[in-house]
Amino acid sequence: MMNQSNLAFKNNHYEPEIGVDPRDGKLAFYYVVIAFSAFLLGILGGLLQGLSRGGMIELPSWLGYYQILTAHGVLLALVFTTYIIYGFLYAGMSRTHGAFSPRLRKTGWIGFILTSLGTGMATVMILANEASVLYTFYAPLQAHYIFYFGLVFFIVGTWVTGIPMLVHYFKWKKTHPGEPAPLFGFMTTATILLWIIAGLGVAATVIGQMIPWALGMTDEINVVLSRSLFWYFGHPLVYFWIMPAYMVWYLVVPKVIGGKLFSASLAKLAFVLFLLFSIPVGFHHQLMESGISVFWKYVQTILTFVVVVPSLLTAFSIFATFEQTGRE
Ligand SMILES: [Cu+2]
Repeated sequence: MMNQSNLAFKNNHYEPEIGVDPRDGKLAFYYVVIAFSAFLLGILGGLLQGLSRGGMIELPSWLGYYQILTAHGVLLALVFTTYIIYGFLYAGMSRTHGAFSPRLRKTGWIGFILTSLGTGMATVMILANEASVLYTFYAPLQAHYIFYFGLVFFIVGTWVTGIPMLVHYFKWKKTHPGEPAPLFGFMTTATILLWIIAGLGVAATVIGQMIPWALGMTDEINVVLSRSLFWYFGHPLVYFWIMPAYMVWYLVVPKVIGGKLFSASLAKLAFVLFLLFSIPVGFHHQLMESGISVFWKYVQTILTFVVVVPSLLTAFSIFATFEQTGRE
């Protein structure tokens, strides 16, 4: 292990190759299994939706168009992506930072179970046509309260599994003073932090607004606020998808082509910028919404474009890696 991390240091790979501990691999495996189960159901929903929209089939009376559209959106945009990303991050953390401690692994499993419980609750409600509110669950469309509780469990569960990954990274840094930490851990930390911050928006609207409203404790709901809180989550959601894809470009592609990453510092900078720029831009999804001032719509739309900076840094890094490897 010592040799490997020395080698990693010399080559500026920052990626010790320890291998995935089978006990960690098991949790990652279950994440991937649920990811692809959701994927199968979700694409089936998409197929039916396309065929019925195109007038090629007629949906049976017990199956609603917006019901399958909701299943398609929730299962693909939220469930598939989150599970596959968590499987990837969890396995990658074990591979580059060594096995998780039994305590952290147990916490990881608790989070997985909570997330899956939430996924099950939301999916059953969608399939029962009690939550045909699309993946944005826009008020005044209302779903069964079990759907909203499912969303809360889903989000909180991902936080619970996210924490052991963060702790694992910082523990590694503490036990390896003076050594550069594996880049995978740095990038995982940025991705999980982004996800936790984004999830606060969903938690706030679901717990503070949707659940009391669905339970009949309040008659009114602040529609603009609920939509803004959703997009406070919904925009960074796409960064949460793209960051693991960039991790593959930064960390896997150099290995595949037998080269080394052009610059680890540049890669780190890109991830810090993604984290910072992800927060205040959700209003660009609400440009047609009354109740939000033109000024804020303008500011957030401009801020949205700033995301080209870490993206161009990434494009530069990857091409520089290709060029450098080609020359060697
Ligand atoms: Cu957006």
